[in-house]
Amino acid sequence: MKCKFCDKPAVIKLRAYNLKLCGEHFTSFIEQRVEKTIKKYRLFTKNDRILVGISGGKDSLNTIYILNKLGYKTEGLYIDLGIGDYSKHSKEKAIAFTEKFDIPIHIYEIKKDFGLGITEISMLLRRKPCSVCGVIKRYILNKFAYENGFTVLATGHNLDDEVATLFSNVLSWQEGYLARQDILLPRKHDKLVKKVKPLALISEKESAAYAILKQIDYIREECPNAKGATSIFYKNILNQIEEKQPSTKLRFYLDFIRRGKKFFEKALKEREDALHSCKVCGYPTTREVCQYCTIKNEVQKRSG
Ligand code: Q46
Ligand code: ZN
Ligand code: ZN
Repeated sequence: MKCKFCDKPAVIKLRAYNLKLCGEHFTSFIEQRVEKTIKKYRLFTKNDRILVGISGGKDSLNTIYILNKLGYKTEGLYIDLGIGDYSKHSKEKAIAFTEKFDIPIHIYEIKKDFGLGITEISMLLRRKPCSVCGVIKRYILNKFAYENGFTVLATGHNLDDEVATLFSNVLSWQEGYLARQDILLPRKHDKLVKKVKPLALISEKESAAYAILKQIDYIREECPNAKGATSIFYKNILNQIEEKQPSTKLRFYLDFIRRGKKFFEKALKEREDALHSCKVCGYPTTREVCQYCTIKNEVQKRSG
């Protein structure tokens, strides 16, 4: 099996594009695809200061690595969620990566705000860990970006993440979520930083291969709270479909962005109109008090 562009042996076969590529041509294919996504969807420019949320996983490390390589101004934010060994190991990977590639990193420990980690907070509030975690991560990423003068917040969501979310939202016709699913979420409130997903068109498999070829050492261990997650179940189903019909995932996602999303404009407008400042912290919310402040208040009450 030879590379499509040179005489070297191919190391990967991309069925979605009907391409076989050597290591060098594969990594430049991924970088060009990310650059194209940035330009086509106008995610940001070289003048922006970009904060990348890094978890120690392959996708977020690849995101900051590629953006940096393409010449964008980036810094990483690692949020220590206080989830036992998983947090300890993922933090070590994130720090080792930024030292190896000389990329600035900030560390934020949620224990400083709550006195507890995600697992303990979720037990105390009797809520699912991922729902508490999602609220806290989103809030801290946005707040840190806003307070430190970043103009863009980038996350490492890949195509498989995006398609699994889209699939799940379609199955239950979550109009509000469908309206907001995109590669770019614009700034709709003074204290809301623009959010982007530069790896949204790169599959999980492509992302893993890129990290290995670039010797990016990432955490392989899953968060213990991810066990049994519906998103994993949906990803498996979508992979089975992709196996039989290559490029289905990419088509499903891009067709939604190009043609499907417009049907949810009303839901988008309703949400934007409902967005105002939280009574406690001033950050955007559709409630009187935002979910983050509600969690914080409950934790303080219950932990006494
Ligand atoms: S870190 Fe947090 Fe994930 Fe762990 S608790 Fe759930 S949401 S699974 S990406
Ligand atoms: Zn080649
Ligand atoms: Zn608040």
